[in-house]
Amino acid sequence: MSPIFKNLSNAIRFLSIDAVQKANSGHPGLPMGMADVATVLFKYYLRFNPKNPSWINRDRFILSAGHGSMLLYSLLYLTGYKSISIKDIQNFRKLNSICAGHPEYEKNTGIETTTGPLGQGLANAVGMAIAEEVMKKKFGKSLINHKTYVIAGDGDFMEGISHEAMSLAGHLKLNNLIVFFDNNKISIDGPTSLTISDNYKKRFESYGWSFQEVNGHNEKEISKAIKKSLKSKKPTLISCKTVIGYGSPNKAGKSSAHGAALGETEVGLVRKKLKWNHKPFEIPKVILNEWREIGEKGKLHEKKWSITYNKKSKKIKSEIARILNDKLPKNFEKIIYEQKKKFFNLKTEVASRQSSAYVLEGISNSLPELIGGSADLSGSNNTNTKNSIIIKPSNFAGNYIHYGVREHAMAGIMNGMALHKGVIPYGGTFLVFLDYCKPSLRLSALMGLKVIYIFSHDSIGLGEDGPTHQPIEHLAHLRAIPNLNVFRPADTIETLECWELALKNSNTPSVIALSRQKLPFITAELKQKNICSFGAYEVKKNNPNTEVTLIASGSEVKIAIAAFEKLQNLNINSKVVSMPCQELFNKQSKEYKEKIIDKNSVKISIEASSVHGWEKYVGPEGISLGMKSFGKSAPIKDLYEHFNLTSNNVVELAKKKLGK
Ligand SMILES: Cc1ncc(C[n+]2csc(CCOP(=O)(O)OP(=O)(O)O)c2C)c(N)n1
Repeated sequence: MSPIFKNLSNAIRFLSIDAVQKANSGHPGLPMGMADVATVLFKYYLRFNPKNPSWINRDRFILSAGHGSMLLYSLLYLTGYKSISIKDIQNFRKLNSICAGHPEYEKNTGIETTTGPLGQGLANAVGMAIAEEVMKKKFGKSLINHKTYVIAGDGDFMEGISHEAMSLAGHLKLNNLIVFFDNNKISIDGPTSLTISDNYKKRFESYGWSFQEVNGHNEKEISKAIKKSLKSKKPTLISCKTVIGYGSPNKAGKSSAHGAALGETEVGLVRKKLKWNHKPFEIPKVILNEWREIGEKGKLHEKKWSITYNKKSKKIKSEIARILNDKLPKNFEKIIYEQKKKFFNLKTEVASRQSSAYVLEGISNSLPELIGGSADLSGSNNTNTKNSIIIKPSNFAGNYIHYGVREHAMAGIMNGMALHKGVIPYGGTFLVFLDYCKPSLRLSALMGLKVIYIFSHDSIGLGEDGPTHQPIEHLAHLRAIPNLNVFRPADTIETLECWELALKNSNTPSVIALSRQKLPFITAELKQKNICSFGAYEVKKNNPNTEVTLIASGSEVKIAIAAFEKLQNLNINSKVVSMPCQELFNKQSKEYKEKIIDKNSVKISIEASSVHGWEKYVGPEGISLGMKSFGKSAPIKDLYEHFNLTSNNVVELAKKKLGK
């Protein structure tokens, strides 16, 4: 190893251990162990431009092992990103510092994704690699030809999501994906031999990956492996044999180097051992300049790329600008309104999952950036349409991904696609299987990504498949997640409007919960305005003096309407409120909210789901009809009766409350 190289990687090591020491918390072991690999990658291979972190053709670098965040912050500072100053590094883990405990995605900063929950970064990287291939196919490989590099650790590969994501990446032959495995054989509880005896070579090769193994502290070996991976027709895993806490006389190779400050004395000993005679946070000018020159090379990369870009037609350039700036086509509103008119005239009564398919059929040809998919439930989620073209191994000229039964990877991959930019991902499964992808969905919300989850079979209304398949607590669970819109439309028009809102929401992911069963058409009037954007609105009202307010969502709006009619026959004034999105309703003015939910009326909510959360709308004296237990396997009609989710029950409860 040349002295220059040693200095470069030691700069990462010391920034990392000094920051962790100052914060008195963090993870020094990984940055110390992977500094050499990262230095080879950044010095010789990674194409990036710190002056323009969003350059679309940059190589992506993902630190899946997010606990080693100081590795990333050090690299960004050293290579000259404006987003991270030495002060920020000194403020590692302090309130509002960009150098948060684990990397937190922020646009245009070099932090490409939020990592920390192990395995997520790997799935994100697969999504980025897919997005890259899709864009490459669309705009040509002279323009889009970057790579996605990942650093992942033992923990990432133990997580189930890594199996799902890497298996799909191997199947799709994503040769633009290169993963460095920090194979230090240590995790928190001790040596990994406590828990795992996988044969990694066989594991990754069986997925269809190329596998290489190198000494992760040998510049030449690392470099040779990367060079080889660039020619591979498959994704590559480079297993880097490293020493956790490299350079620490007493902690190297031990789990004690993993997740705590080394301590002043040990930090001093590392300085001695690695012959680093500089003060904390002091990077000698020659070393900093060397790193900055590495960063400066990016300007040339981008400049060269710009020449190619400028030669492209006006049409291609404006299309690229449109999708990168997350703009919908100019005629999008018109397309939606035309479809709305059609739906209104047809008044079709279908399951909302079918309505969703109609929406997709109407919009997907005008939205080439829309990339759909399903976790092996395409025919049930109705996520594929006649406009869907399947993405296949080595052939990315398509707009639909068969994710296989890999819900967790699907969600993590969709996050990666959204982060990459240039595509809008949507993907489907049954609502109950939210449980299988929730960690990634949470990160869609945390990162503020436009990811659209199509969750069909959204209640006991799915019938005979029974309680294993009937979601109960899921809507309440989703509604508890900040920055997530949970839509549950009641007819074709509402489904169209909810899709429109999901597509327009740039910084909030959406769940569209859809029924398996047929729903009536409830929209009374054709309106240009998107009524679902209010979150809730009046569907039926027969008298300004409302005695009973019935609030329902999705498939239960029908029960509310039936109850309204029965109450009308009994000379009781009620009204029906459809509430397709609680989150949007919560944002309305006090006046609007009070107009929709009359304070002085008896309030009854009806939703075939946990009643948790509905007290907010019905108040302490109100009634919430819903599911207080798991469901049952039976035909739908029997289930609604069994669980008392009927209009007759609503009428009886209303009468009782009114004393009539
Ligand atoms: C999903 C998830 N589970 C648990 C953790 C807590 N955790 C953080 S790092 C870690 C051990 C990871 O070991 P390894 O990948 O070998 O990292 P190294 O010790 O080499 O730094 C664990 C369990 C986490 N961050 N994410």
